[in-house]
Amino acid sequence: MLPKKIEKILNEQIQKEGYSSNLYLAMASWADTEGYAGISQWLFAQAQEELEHMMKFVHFINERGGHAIIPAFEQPPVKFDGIKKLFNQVLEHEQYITSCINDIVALAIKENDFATHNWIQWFVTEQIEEESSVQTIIDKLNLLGDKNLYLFDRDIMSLRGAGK
Ligand code: OFO
Repeated sequence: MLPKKIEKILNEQIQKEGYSSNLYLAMASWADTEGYAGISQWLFAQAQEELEHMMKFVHFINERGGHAIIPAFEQPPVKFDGIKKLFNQVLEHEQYITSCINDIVALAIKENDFATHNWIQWFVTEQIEEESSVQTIIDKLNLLGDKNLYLFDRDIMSLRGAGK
């Protein structure tokens, strides 16, 4: 049986993972309209992963005897202020998600919910990988300065999983 406080925090995470998916989808769509086909493809793939994260929470809550609630999602931004700022925004967002995952770990320990504690470890590892792969992209962008985005855009998909 899922403790009520855990059910609540996991439901809140459904909202956050779903918003992450929509945020990256909005970024992907913007990058697409700006002609960055590769960056857009990277972001679309990221949006899909976040959707899968959201689904993991939905299934886990219900499997444990809780009720996963599908919320409304706030509209993400429509425009972004250049590629470098966009990836910094991705990193900041992932750091925020890491702090939310850590809050779930802490609450699971406090509530003696070892099943949730065990299950959430996948996300603990995932967050290390996500932050690291976005940081790799930012490092490459810093090396490039403002030049050569054409080549970066062409090669970004080869960085998927880099830093993992
Ligand atoms: Fe980007 O990570 Fe979900 O959890």
